[in-house]
Amino acid sequence: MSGSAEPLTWPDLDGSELRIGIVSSRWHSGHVNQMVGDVAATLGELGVKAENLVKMQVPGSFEIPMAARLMCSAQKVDAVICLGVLIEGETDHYEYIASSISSGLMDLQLSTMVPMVFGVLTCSNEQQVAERTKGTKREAPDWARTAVEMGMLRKSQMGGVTAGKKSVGFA
Ligand code: DLZ
Repeated sequence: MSGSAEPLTWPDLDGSELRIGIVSSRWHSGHVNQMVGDVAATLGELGVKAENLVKMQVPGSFEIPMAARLMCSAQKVDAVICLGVLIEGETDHYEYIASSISSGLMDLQLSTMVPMVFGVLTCSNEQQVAERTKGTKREAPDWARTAVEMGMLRKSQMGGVTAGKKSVGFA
């Protein structure tokens, strides 16, 4: 992700043993579909198998936490990437929706111990959305990396009942 002086660095990421959920909304579907495609492509590069990618779609961003909860309950995923676009000004509910998704996903990941990746863009206009989905500030690849890193961390700590607590090499 750009925007900071130092680029974010990543440890060795191996998604080959992970099952990852993607929840996306249909509002601003052109932008959201672009993010879904980018996330899926990066997950593939990190070794996540196509059969271990579970997708769910909901009408709007407000519905994302609920679908993410269902994903955790029904799909045994190691992480969930939540994708949506909220454009300020298009809705008086913008602030409410943005903050309820953010706190909903935080509550969800702490209560289920399934990592949630916050890929809901909150933007002032279409141009900002385009910069963050297609331009230099494109964020989707880092969301995929975050899901794999957090999924690996979860698996290393919670993996089988008899599994020891293993280092994932970057703690
Ligand atoms: C209603 C609404 C509006 C006005 N704007 C957006 C938006 O910019 N992005 C988005 O993802 N969803 C929007 N929604 C729909 C709400 O998220 C939700 O689907 C409805 O309020 C029904 O619960």
